[in-house]
Amino acid sequence: MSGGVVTLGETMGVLRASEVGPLHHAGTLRLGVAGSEFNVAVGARRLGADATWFGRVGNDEVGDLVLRELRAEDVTARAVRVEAPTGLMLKSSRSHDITSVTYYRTGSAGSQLCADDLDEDVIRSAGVLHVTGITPALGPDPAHAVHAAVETARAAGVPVSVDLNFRSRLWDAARATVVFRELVAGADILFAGDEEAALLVAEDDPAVAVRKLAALGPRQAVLTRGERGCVAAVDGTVVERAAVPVRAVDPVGAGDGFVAGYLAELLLGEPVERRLATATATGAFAVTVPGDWEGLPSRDELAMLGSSGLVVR
Ligand code: KDG
Repeated sequence: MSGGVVTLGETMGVLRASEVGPLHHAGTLRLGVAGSEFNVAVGARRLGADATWFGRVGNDEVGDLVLRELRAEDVTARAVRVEAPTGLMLKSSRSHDITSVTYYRTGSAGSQLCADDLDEDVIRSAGVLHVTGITPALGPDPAHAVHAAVETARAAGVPVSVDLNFRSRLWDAARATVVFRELVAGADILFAGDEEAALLVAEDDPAVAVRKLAALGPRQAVLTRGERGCVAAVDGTVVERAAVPVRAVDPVGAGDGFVAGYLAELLLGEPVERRLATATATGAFAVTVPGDWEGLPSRDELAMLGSSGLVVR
């Protein structure tokens, strides 16, 4: 596939407690898969963009499941299978408002991703390359893979999208910040939450903060602020958009949905207002269900949100 979203990273199995409360009282765990880049690829594909994912999975049933979900979602999987376990993530809700995530990914297949796993021709023919700040946190080889992918894209004139996605369970803020500065300098499109932005720029006013982020390199910088909406600085103009109000069941995955919506519209050449409208709607859909990506919308569904009590017959 060409002209679509190309991404790379770790996709893991997810064991999610079905009930709210302490994990040790969880009677049932449901098995699924997730990973930030996987989530973005699925989201963009559901909105009509071609999507390709590069990564490693183990020769195990969780690896089978990852590949099965990619096939089911019509995302092109460029996966290398290795003799290491597919990583796992344990997810539970201590209360309706507190979600806890624990990783079991040290030594995992996905954390062994390396530059040789990539296909430069696929990256060169992408509409956009999307990477996250999670992958460099997995180790030197994945960090190098991200660097190599970005270099290949830049040399070919392919726009580079970066979502900082700071994960404090994977590395500390000081180490992350050094890598984030490099990623941001090479990005055309940047997504950051308030706390991630604060690692790079000291500024409380979101409209000023997003301009400062854009001044670090990207022509498009987007500050994603959850329920408070988003602020973007695109080619020197600041645009704000309110969040779409929904009943949130699980906040994890909202950022990936947002990115998927934004990139899908970018690939269609839509203006920033449309990109942000689809991004906020897609991110909102993500939080309406327990999984990280299962609730992501098709194009037909985008307009449904906000229609409280809607019955589709
Ligand atoms: O953004 C959601 C992701 O955080 C989740 O799907 C798992 O990729 C993941 C990670 O490393 O946290």
